[in-house]
Amino acid sequence: MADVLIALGGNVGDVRATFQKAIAHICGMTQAALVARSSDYATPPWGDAQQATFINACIEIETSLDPHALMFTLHRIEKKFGRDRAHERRWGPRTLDLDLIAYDDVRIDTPELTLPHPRLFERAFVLVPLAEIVPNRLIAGRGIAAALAALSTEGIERLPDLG
Ligand code: PH2
Ligand code: MG
Ligand code: MG
Repeated sequence: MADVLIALGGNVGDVRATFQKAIAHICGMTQAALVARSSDYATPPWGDAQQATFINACIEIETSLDPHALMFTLHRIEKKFGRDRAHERRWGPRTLDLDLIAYDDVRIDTPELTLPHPRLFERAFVLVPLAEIVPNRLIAGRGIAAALAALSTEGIERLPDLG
C-alpha cells in the first residue's frame, strides 16, 4: 500500500459538501483507506485574485492504485462534481480540484503527472492543511512546517467542523 497525500480545493457551489462526497468517492473508487482528513480552510484566491474565496483541505490515504491510475481516478471524480477542464481558465474558479501532492517518496516527471506536486512549497493553502495532518512528513526532503514558515498565511482561516 502506498501512503498518498491529496489536496482538495474549490470555490464554486457548496464546496464543503462536495469535499465530503468527493472523499467518500476517492476511498470507494481507489480501494483506499482514509488515514487522516484535515479541517476545511477558507483561503484567499491565489494566482487570480478576482474570484471567490477558496475552500481547501488535505487528506492522507492508503491505496494500492499506481500514481497514474490514481490521477486518472481523481480526474473522473472532479468531472463527476461538475469540473469542466475544457472551459475553465488557469487558476480560475472551479467546483473541485483534486491534486496529487505526494505518493510515498516517489518522484515522477512526465507531462501528465509530476510528483511531488511541483508548486506545493509555494502554496500556504496546501501546506496549512498538510501541517495539520502530517506535520512531520518530509516531502522531497523538506519539512512541511519549515516550508510553511517561509510563506504568508494571511487570510487563511480554519473553519469549524460541520458536525
Ligand atoms: N486553486 C486554484 C487557483 N487558486 N487559490 C486557493 N486559495 N486555493 C486553491 O485551491 C486554488 C487557488 C486553481 O486550481
Ligand atoms: Mg490545484
Ligand atoms: Mg489540479
